[in-house]
Amino acid sequence: MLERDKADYQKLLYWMMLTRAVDDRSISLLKLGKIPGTIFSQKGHEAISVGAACALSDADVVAPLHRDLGAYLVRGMTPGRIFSQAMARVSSPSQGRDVNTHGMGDLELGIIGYVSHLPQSMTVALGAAFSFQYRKEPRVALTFTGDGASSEGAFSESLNLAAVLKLPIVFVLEDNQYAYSTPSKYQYAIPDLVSRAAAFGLPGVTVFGNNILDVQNVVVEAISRARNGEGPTLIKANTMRMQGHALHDSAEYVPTELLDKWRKQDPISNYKTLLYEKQLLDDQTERNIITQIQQEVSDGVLWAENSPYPDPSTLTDGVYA
Ligand SMILES: Cc1ncc(C[n+]2csc(CCOP(=O)(O)OP(=O)(O)O)c2C)c(N)n1
Ligand SMILES: [Mg+2]
Repeated sequence: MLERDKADYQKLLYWMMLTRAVDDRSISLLKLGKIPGTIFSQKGHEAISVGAACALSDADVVAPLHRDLGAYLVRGMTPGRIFSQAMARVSSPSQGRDVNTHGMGDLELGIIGYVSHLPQSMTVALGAAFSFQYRKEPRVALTFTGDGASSEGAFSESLNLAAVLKLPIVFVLEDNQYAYSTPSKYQYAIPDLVSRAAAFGLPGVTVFGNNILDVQNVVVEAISRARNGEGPTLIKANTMRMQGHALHDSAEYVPTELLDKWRKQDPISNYKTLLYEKQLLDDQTERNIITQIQQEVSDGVLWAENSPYPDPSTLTDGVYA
């Protein structure tokens, strides 16, 4: 079991609250017409992305999915760079060539750029893990995928090759019960997606994805196995997508009772209650966290808005074929 002190517990709360604040502000900016395209809401996924990313060491890499802003923030991507990506500014990780999480990455922070074609980020992370093994480096790759993305061939191919080669990789499957408007029952016929791990000969672990401590614990264990040469793990984190697929989708196809049930399991408010109960958080500390986050978010928006759009003459820079 992972040892944590009071500051560790509070830091997990800070990262989750920062993730939600960036999400909330992005939604407002989209509604104000300041963001082209759309925003993939992070609500409900904060404990998974933050808990898993906090289990990594600095030299490890992560290949996040579109609901893993928490992992970007934990790895050191600033809110300003995330807003500038959403606003297609030149200061963004994709230099204004793409928006939202698409194409967003920073190898210096150990973040592999998000590949739009699902779940191809898994195969890129697999390549990174192979290079770590080949060079005998004690590094691990962590990658995320969705319940819908797990129906694609690259999901099975990644699990298979990782298991055969015993690669230092951890797969986190975020089972949020929907892939766009498709509910799980129309996505797969097996009772539980975690059994896909056994099909390829790697351990499969299920965790409640709205409990950050549980998420971090299982990912720490899987990373330690991977680092010790014991191979990959598939972790299935159960959660619920609390908004539409993206902001243009009002998700009327999701039963309200389901959302009501999951609203009571909010990863942030439940964790906060736990910290108060265990006297690991007090009013003043919470207020300080909120003030710090408000400042970081406002500074980030200002920084992004002050950044120019890319120069049209650079349009073909970085195009190789
Ligand atoms: C190969 C491919 N098909 C379709 C899409 C369009 N698309 C983007 S996200 C998404 C739903 C993915 O669902 P899931 O994997 O469950 O992740 P979630 O959005 O629920 O987090 C779809 C269909 C895509 N990006 N790539
Ligand atoms: Mg899904």
